[in-house]
Formats: sequence, C-alpha cells, structure tokens
Amino acid sequence: MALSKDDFGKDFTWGVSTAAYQVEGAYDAHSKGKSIWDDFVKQRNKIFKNHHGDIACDFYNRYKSDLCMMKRLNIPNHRFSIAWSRILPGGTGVLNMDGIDFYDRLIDFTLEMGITPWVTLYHWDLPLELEKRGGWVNREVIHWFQNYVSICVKNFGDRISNWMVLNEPMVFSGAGYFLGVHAPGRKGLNNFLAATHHAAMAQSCGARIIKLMQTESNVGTTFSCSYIEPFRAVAKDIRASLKVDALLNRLFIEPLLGLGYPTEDLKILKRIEKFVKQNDEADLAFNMDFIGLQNYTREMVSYSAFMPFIRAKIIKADKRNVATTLMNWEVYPESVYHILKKFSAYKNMPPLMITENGAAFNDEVNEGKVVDTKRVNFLKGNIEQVLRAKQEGVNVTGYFIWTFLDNFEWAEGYYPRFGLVHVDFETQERIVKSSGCWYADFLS
Ligand code: IFM
Repeated sequence: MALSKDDFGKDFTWGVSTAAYQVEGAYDAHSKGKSIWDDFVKQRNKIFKNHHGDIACDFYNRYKSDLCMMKRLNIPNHRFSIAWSRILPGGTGVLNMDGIDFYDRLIDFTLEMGITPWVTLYHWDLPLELEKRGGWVNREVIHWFQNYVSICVKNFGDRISNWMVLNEPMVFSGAGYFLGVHAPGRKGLNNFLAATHHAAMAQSCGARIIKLMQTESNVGTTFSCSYIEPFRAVAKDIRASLKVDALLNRLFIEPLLGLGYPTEDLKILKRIEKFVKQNDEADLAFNMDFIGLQNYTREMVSYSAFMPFIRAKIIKADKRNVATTLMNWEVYPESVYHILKKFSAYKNMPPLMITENGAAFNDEVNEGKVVDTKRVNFLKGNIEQVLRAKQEGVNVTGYFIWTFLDNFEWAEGYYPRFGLVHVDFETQERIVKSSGCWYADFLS
C-alpha cells in the first residue's frame, strides 16, 4: 500500500527545516554583527573550496518568493533559526532594530502564507564578539543566551509559540570546540567539556525563560542522534559502541531528564565536573514540551587503541560496502526507527518529533529539471520507519525534512545538496526537484 500522510493522523506536524547562516546571506547587511561562522569561513582552507555563507541562498532578500514556493508545495510548517548577531550585533547590549524588523517581516509573511513558523534560537552562529570573550567556554554565555532568548520572546512571542532552544549541541561543542573543524575552530578536551556543560545549561535555562514569559508556548530542543552498532560482535567493539552512544546520543538528553551526564559509560566525561557548580544539576533538568531528534544515518563502531580519550572509532560508510549519500553517510532508514524507540524508552520522555531528516545526493539539472529519485526513495523509506515506530506506540508527533533549499553545508560548503529545491548559487534560480513535487503530493 502506498505511503499516506493520513496514516499519521490529522494532528501530525509535517514541515521543512532550515537555518539562518545556511540560507540567509546578507552577512553584514543593516548593521548585522559578525558571527563565528562569518569569521571562520574567511580563514583559508577551513571550508570546501573556501566557500562561505556571505550570500548563501539570499533568503534575506528572497524570503517572500521562497515562502510562496513553500506554500505551493503544500508545506504547512517552516522551521528556521534566528541569527543572534542580526538582532544583537555584539551578542549583548544594543538591539539592532533592522534585525528585529527582518524577523518581524519573515514571521508575518510566513503566517500570511498560512505556514506555521517554528523558531530555533541557536543554530551555531554565536556572535563573534561573544567568542572573543570565551564563547561557549565562558560560563557567562548562559546569561548572554538567556538575555538573547528573552529578547526573542518579547519581540516575537506574540506570533511565535513553537520554539526550539538549541540545534544539535553535540555537534557545535564537538566539531567547534573539540575537533576544531567547525566555527570557532577551537580544540581540546577542556574546551569541549566546558562548552558542553554551558550548552546543556543554556538549553534548560533558555527553555525555562520562554515558559516563564509565555506559559502557553510549545518549547523543545533538538539533538543530533545516530543509531549506533558495534562493527563486530566482539566485546571490545560492543564496549566501544556504548561509549560512542553515550557521547553522541546521551550527553545532552540525560541531564535534561534529570539523569546527569552518562559518565558511567564514558568515564572521561567525569572531568566535566570541574565546570559544574552548586545547583547546576537541578538547573540542568527541564520538562520540555517536545524533543526534536535529527537523524540521518547509523554509525558502526570498533575499538581503536589510537583514539585518545574514547578508544573507539567510527567505521566510515565507504569502508563498509553500503549505499551512501554524498556526506559518506550510510543510507539506512531503519536508523530513524531505532532512534525513536531508544529515546521513547526513557521514563518521562515528552513527545518526540523528527526535526531533521534528509540526504545529499549528486543532483543534476537536465533540461531545467532535477530528477532526484534517490532522495525520493530515501524520504519514503525514512517516513515509513517513522510510521513503524508510531504504530508500535512511540509518541512521535512530527517530521521535518532537512531541507527546503540547497544551502551552505558548513565545512562541506555548497557541495552536498540536501534541498527539495535546487538552487543555482550563481544566478539564485530555484528549481523544484522531483522530491519537492513528491512531498507536495504527499502533503496534498
Ligand atoms: O546542515 C545540517 C544542519 O545544519 C544540522 N543538522 C544536519 C544538517 C545536515 O548535515
């Protein structure tokens, strides 16, 4: 039987996700302050072919025609992020009214199109001025973030009720503060652990502020997560996979649920204690209205004596003879099912939403068309697995595709295209791909 959205019930939330730095461009327009990404992309050889997001999809100027297209594709929910440095150029202090005005117009037009806006408050673009003061490593960031959140709620809370506090904290603390491959390019265990603890505090403290200011709001936060399996069924790999699972899947959800950090399965995390102050443990916990899960693939893990701290390594998909996406991520739709089952097994877990899921493939424009059959199959396969989990009793209430427009994919630049809509980055011409047409039909 064909997959139908009716199988999910009429209250299920369907949408697309985007993020400010990846689509907006206009990086210095109308007094916007610089973010860590504006700075990082200007350093040589950090990003594929030295690409940058200065213009990106020019969504800042083209949001009206893009939202008209979203409406034509029957997409009822749009998740986007606010660029902190657009409304607070210095991160704290003086408000940039032009920035507030942009998000006012964006929100108003989204609503005018009959599309429900879902706002992510932090999708990795910390104001550069705050990074100069230590960024996520400085505990003060919790207060800077709370101040920024309260400004967003005060200015947009009359029209926004759906909030996502952080996007994938594990990725911005891991890639940005441990590996140094994302902005701000810092490395080392201490930076990582400090950033992790402060992000975990920001996620609960930010949510608490929203609820205090807007009791009727729908507040959640999002996590990157991958189904993890041992590469071989041997004790060493099984132990290694548990460690990687603690790091990639449990690090931020467990303190939020009041369970503390998963130090038993990943002993090195005990060193986070030096950043934890009195009362933090209680402050880390918060009852979210929903939890957003962002899943793309599964990871296979083996023991590795050479990997510092964790003694485990991920075996890349191209070494495993499996179907892959352009990100070298395995195509494995069952992952989203296992992730939903895993998170729903926690006691007191709020409703779950898949807030990102999608794939980058080698899309080609032929005679003005992009026939991206692989993406259509990927999406169908993943949505079927969401349904499977739902039918087994998992309380999953929504699904957002990453992403609407092809956009700036961080360190990979514009090379991997994830969009339902093809973007020619020279001319800014948009072409709805077969996947966009398929989603429109599915949602009709
Ligand atoms: O593009 C990213 C997004 O910003 C966060 N989640 C994963 C996506 C694909 O890599």
